[in-house]
Amino acid sequence: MTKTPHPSASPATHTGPGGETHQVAGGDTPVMTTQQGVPVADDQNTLRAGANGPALMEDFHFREKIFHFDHERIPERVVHARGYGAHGFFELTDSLSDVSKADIFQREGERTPVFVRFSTVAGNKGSADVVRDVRGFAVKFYTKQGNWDLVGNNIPVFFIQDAIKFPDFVHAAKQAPDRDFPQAQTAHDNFWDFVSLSPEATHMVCWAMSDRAIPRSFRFMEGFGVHTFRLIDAQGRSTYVKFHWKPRLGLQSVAWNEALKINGADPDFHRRDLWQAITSGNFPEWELGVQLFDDAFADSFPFDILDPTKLIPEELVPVRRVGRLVLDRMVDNFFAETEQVAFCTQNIVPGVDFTNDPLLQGRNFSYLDTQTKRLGGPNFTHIPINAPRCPFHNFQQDGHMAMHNPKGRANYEPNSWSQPTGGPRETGEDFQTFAADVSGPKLRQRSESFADHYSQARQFFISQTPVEQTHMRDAFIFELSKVETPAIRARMVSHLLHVDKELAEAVAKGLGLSPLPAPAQAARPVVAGLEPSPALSILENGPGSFTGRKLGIVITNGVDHELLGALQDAVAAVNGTVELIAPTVGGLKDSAGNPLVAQQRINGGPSVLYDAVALLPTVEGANALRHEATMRDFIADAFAHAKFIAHNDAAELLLAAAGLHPKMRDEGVIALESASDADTFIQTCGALRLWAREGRVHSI
Ligand code: HDD
Repeated sequence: MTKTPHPSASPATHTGPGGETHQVAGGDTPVMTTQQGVPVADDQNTLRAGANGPALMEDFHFREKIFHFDHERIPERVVHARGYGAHGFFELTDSLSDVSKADIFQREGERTPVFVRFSTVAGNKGSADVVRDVRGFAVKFYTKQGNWDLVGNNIPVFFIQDAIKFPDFVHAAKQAPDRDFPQAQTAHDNFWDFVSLSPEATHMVCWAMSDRAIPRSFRFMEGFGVHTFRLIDAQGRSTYVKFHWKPRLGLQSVAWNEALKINGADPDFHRRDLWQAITSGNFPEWELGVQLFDDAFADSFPFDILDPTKLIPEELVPVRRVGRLVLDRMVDNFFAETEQVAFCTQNIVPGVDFTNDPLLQGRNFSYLDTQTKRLGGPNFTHIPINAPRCPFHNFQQDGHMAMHNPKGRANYEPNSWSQPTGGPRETGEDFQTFAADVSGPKLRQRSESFADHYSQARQFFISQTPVEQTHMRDAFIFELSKVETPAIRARMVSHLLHVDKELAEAVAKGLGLSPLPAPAQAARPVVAGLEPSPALSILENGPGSFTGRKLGIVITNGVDHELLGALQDAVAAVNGTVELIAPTVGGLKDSAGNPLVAQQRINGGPSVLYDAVALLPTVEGANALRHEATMRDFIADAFAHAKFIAHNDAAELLLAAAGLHPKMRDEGVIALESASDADTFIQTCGALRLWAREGRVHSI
């Protein structure tokens, strides 16, 4: 990794007439130039007619600088505007040559470079990270046979079945056009109006109201290709496939009240997390999984495999793990890479093909179109982040900002020029569209096989642990309580009656909705008896360890050297991280006189930023902090969010000040008698939360 020089290591400086100091070129410091390469002598003052006179038009440096600044912004993505990307590689661990001729799937151990962009969907570019929303999980594989974009989400189903509804859905989810709020959230009338009028959304709405929509980190969430795709083998045979990304560090989400507070304390929570992990060498990793199936399975499955509002439970078609995705390098420049990266679902490679999923078919139009608008023309593929890493040649030419133009005379084919003038020629093989039979009248019609909107929503709900079901119930109540129109609330409850009667009744109760509405008209009877799928629960798929998680330790000057060291070692042993929180970030020493630096001041490092917390004040420190409101919030929130809390004797004062008297405490509040208790505490933290506490601290 390149090291950023310390700001104080500055070369020669120049002091201006106003006393301002600035560096001048020389030694390692390059000469500043205009875009034309002309050296700039003075970047502090415009050219003027006299010291107090007007600015002169002929100041080409001023005009170029301001002109460029005025044009810095490009349109943000219409959805998924807020995103964060990183480079890495995909390594094949189990060859798929039996089912696909894709070059990337042939040779075990071979690595393919990738760029991944995670995103929220509804919020604008400057919105917060931990909003309740779907997360985008878009992967660009730079394969030897061209770029393959797998543009997925962290939820395996979608809100709508036909791409023609996408603009309506997105309009309803984003800010209302008259008031331009609410920002980055679905807790408003338009969203719930649309989804409650679109029963096909019910399954995905259940996912969106689950903790899947408030992930703790990009590193701890799954990804899904959503649609059924095809893999094509060397003989041209097709196998259906669903793509999965499984995080090595297990699944984890935050609590809703915690999410609300994280967004205030650190709106960049997810991007900071990814940045810190990658720059500290803790490279996040996912396994690529594939569910493979054939027509016989598709025919026997009670739902249509082309319906993007349905998933195939892993218990029915196991996920075969075939490779790993490792993110090991941050971008050099956010705009050049993360903002300009252009994912297109149409980007597939030989050995991968589309199906007739009507959402996928529509997406194949939308992405190319949007990139052209967003990046200003058809040559966005010339931008380095979008260009293939394999050789590419064709006769496409010209257009705004063209960087690669054919050399020589021929810019068409067939031509009779010999090489090198004649240019590239087709192969006659490689990418072959799967020759699926297609027939039927032209019509605008939703397939009857797409009509069951509730069975899998129900299956999702019954696959959740009781804690997760409670979170879903609370999320529905929270969101629908923000809906101002009672009829919309009632309409939504009428759908939930098909998902789970108790859920619907609990939501109605939480809304003060009485009497219960009649169940919505269902186009198809709910398929009873679908088995729960434990793979759909987050808590059933947690890590069981504190690896990759963060402990926040409150310290004051003179903190016990041994205890602090033992905690830091215990966290380091499982590859976690520690942040110190103190009344001041500087000027600290431990009991042995070693200087310490805290990462957060107590009012800037609330406990919502940590997976678990420890309180190690000295007696004097605790006395000073017990009247500090943010200290009390730190403890009260950690307790309310079901976190594990370790403390020394002196912290008794703080616990009491936060209202945590001994008889209110539980097995998640752990006294550290000596340094040897540190390991046990960190092992306990592997459970991540003491969810059993939740019911005791939330009564509504
Ligand atoms: Fe989309 C962006 C994922 C349906 C139209 N989509 C976008 C991104 C992701 C997804 C991850 C961000 C890519 C990036 O980081 O740059 N979209 C999905 C998934 C869908 C889906 C998993 C359903 C299975 N999308 C969908 C439909 C349409 C679009 C049905 C239009 C008919 N999506 C777009 C878009 C975006 C986009 C307007 C906005 C910015 C962009 O493409 O690059 O074209």
